[in-house]
Amino acid sequence: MSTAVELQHYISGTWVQGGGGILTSVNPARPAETVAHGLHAGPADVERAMASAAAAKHGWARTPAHERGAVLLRAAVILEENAQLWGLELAREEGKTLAEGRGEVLRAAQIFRYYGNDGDREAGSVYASPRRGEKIFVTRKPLGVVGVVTPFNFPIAIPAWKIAPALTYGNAVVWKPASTVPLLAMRLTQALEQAGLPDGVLNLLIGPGSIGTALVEHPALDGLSFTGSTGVGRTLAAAAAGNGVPIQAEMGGKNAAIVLADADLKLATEQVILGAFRSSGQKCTATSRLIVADAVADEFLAGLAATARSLLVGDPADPSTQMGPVISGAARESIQRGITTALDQGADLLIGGLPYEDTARVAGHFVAPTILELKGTAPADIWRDELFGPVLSVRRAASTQAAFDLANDSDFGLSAALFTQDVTIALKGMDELDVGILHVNSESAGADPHVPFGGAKKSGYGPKEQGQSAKEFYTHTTTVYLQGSHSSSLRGDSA
Ligand code: UN1
Repeated sequence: MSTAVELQHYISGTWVQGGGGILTSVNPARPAETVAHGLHAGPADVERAMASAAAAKHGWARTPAHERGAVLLRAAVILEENAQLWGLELAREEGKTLAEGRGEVLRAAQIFRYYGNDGDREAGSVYASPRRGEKIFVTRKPLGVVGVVTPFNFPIAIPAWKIAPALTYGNAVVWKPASTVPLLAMRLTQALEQAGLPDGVLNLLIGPGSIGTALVEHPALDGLSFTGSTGVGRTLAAAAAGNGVPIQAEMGGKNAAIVLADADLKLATEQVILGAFRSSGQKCTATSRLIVADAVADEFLAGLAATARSLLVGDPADPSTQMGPVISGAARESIQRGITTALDQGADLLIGGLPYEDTARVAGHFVAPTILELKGTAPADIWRDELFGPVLSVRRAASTQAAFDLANDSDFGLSAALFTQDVTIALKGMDELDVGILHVNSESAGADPHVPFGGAKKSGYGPKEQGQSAKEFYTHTTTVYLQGSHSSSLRGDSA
């Protein structure tokens, strides 16, 4: 098997050893196998990275947008050329399937292409002035040095969709990825290095959560973009407020799929399976709740359970694998505990639930695809709390309105999937469902780079990501009241 890669950080255009303790990333399907190993970043590295970004920010901000974009477009080509190899490494380090790993590297390339072309789009706006001889412009400028803190579950796509807009809009970046996926962070950084990104414009620090805390509290920081757990997001948001810098935080989800009686049940089955079990349910947009109309519930749940039971769960190194492990032993234990609590609270187990017993899967961090039905209306932790694993809880609904109410029965509001063939109901769902992203007749996960991404309610904090929304976060505006000379004849004429 492939040997472990030496873990390194990227500061001021140079790859360096960290000044912190030992960090090892392992293959979650075979935890005895090391993927990357080395020393994590320490406080002195944070200082150096911030100083390097601060020194680089003016030069990068003054670089023409098309020139900045050209670097991203070259990085996109490098990502595409390496999609197979880095996709394999991604699957090995994160645990998603080979197809998903390769697809994610290509998705990062697609994101780089979108932002790489941003120089061709509008860069501000013009307003009429109430005064003669004047126009009002709203121009945009980069924030300066932005921190980027990313989760394990999309080791290259989420970093791409934060770093690409940060760079294209002229910011310098200090990036702290999840410490479970350092190799893919090094790969994305290498792509930008090879593409010719000037030294200091992107700095990579691999390490524990304390690095993120040091970033958000740093006096030279001008903004922070975060994706991860609700707890960490809220702590960082409070610290960002304390430091007086804007934050964009994408946090939890407890996303519902709603299958109504008129739905195409075959399509709904396929899509709910993808939403709940792809990436082992480790997406903030994963389907973790299912609401199914009474009239079709027995038929739908029987088909869904049979399909889930047939999923091939195993090592992502095997191309036939349809679902891999979860990220760590701690994640597996916490998901299993959530399942046990649900059963204690009266849920019916439709499939899964129990730990695997075969040698290969006992050794890895595997959780079986699990579907639990909640009968009656008693509250249940599993309906409320995000487990971030392959666990779907189900409730039945007597009417479309009851289904919408159940879907909205959550503090979170990231995404939802509505399955119906009735356009009137779909239109009603658009109004009623309190979510940032609504999929009608497709799974709850998935996001295109050119449209806003983010949640309603407590799923997100600050401006949304992706598309033109990213500009709202990564730039600030200057409103310019522009007049010519006061002695000009035009002005004289109007006096
Ligand atoms: C997707 O739905 O494909 O952390 C992406 C997450 C989200 C990204 C979801 N921010 O899972």
